[in-house]
Amino acid sequence: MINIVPTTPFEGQKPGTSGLRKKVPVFAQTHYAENFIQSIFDSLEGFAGQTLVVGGDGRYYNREVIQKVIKMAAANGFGKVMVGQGGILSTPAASNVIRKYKAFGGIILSASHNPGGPNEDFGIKYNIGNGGPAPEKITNAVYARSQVIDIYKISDVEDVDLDSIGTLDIAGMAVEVIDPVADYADLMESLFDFDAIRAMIAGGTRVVVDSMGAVTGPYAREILEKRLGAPEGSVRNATPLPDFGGHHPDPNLVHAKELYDDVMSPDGPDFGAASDGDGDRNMIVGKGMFVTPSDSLAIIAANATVAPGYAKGITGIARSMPTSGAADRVAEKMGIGMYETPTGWKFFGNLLDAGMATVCGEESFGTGSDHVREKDGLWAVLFWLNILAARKQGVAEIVKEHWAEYGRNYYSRHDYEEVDSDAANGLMQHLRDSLISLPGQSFYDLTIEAADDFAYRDPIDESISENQGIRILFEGGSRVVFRLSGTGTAGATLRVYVERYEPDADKHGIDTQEALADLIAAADHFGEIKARTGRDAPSVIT
Ligand code: G16
Repeated sequence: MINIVPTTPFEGQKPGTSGLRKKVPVFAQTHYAENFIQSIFDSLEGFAGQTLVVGGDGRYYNREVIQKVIKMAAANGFGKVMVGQGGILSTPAASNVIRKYKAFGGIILSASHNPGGPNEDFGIKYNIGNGGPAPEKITNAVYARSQVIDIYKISDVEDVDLDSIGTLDIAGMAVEVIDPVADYADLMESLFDFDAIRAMIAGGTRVVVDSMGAVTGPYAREILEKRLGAPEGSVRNATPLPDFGGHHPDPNLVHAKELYDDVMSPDGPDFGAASDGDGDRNMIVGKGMFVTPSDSLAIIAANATVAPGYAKGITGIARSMPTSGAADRVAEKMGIGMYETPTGWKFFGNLLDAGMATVCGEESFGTGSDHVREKDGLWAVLFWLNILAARKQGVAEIVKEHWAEYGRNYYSRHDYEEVDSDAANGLMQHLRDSLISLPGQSFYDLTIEAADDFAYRDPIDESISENQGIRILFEGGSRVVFRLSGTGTAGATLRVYVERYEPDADKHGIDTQEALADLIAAADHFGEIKARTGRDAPSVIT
């Protein structure tokens, strides 16, 4: 039986950079999740009888919402739901399942790197049939629908057993509970030289992956420990837990510090990596070397052909605007396309579908390729292992040689979290109002050459996305970018991205914050950060 439930709109069901993210108590309000799910279905056409993929990162409230999605998919006319066992599917694995089984789309439940638990974050996002995040055309339609919604449809059936693999029928719709890991592990094995990586590990290279109590644990264990022969225990915090074991599953130098310190210690492992709540982000560290995500993209692109899946070469590279220009130099040297998009993986989808770009990356610890339509944490880890195995060098050597060949982009991001929203918006508005007068202004030795509010025209569908970040470009190629995060759930997060290009290899050994000190001071001067936010220092520096 289908229940048609009367409802009224909730304020603020506006998808951000990556779906709708709110605290669990917000999502747990009567009708809240249902309204948003129905708004997604109401914004789609042609799914009758088709397949919907559903899964999440296992965080608190995951199972409850998966039951709602399944019952609502049945009531709305989907023919089949494929769901990961235990309600688990990492974001890249979900993208792969959507593509491999030609599903109509998928609903992924995650708030990514944000903490989980009864009072922490939850999220819902919709991915389209290419496996990638819904473009703005759809997310805008979902928001518009959520503001006028008056009913939702849900089948009146018992909860589905999510723990047993197999197919069952609910209210006339098939529900297939699938192994969440196997398809993904097979895909990775098809892309990378597992024999070479296995031999490297057997030869004594010590590799550790910190899954931070989040979704990648089972994937990393299958791939690293079972298929590549790393000793048991190489994957740390490997059991996905509803509260991530209290971890903040954000793979950066603050939240993955234990791993970082271990790799840097004299007896520590040779290679370390961490991933986030839903498995799409990655952090790469080698002995004596933290690899910035921007450098990681450039180095993966420059070495891509060592991996069997990319042996034919890459067609182009795409990066988000705040990501450093390191990859641009690689693209230039290779004579391939380079695309600069707004922040958000959804902007890469068209370029990947059109074959214009093969690899993409973002400064926010995201790297990926056309193998799926999401960024992919373990993919990046395996790519690095493949490069280490092929070049028979350590991470630090590879990075330093890369800088010597292409120059180094000193790069850092300063985050001011949970800033008062009015203050953050005021700061951005002040910068916007100053855009015309900024060029020509100086701060000590730095002179502003140009300033703008980044806008992007998609080369495929010609859609335009405006207000994507304020860029202050200095003479000589250095820059500071200001953006407000689209993924936070409390107040506003101001991100300040700082970059300087240094071609001279003799100057590549400076501490990053030191190398950028004048630009950091200039960012405060022109952005009035301290005065407007009341903060003396950033909450997180990466
Ligand atoms: C999401 C998006 C990414 C984006 C990141 C940061 O990542 O998928 O494309 O770079 O947010 O966005 P913001 O700077 O707006 O917080 P994730 O891993 O949170 O899904």
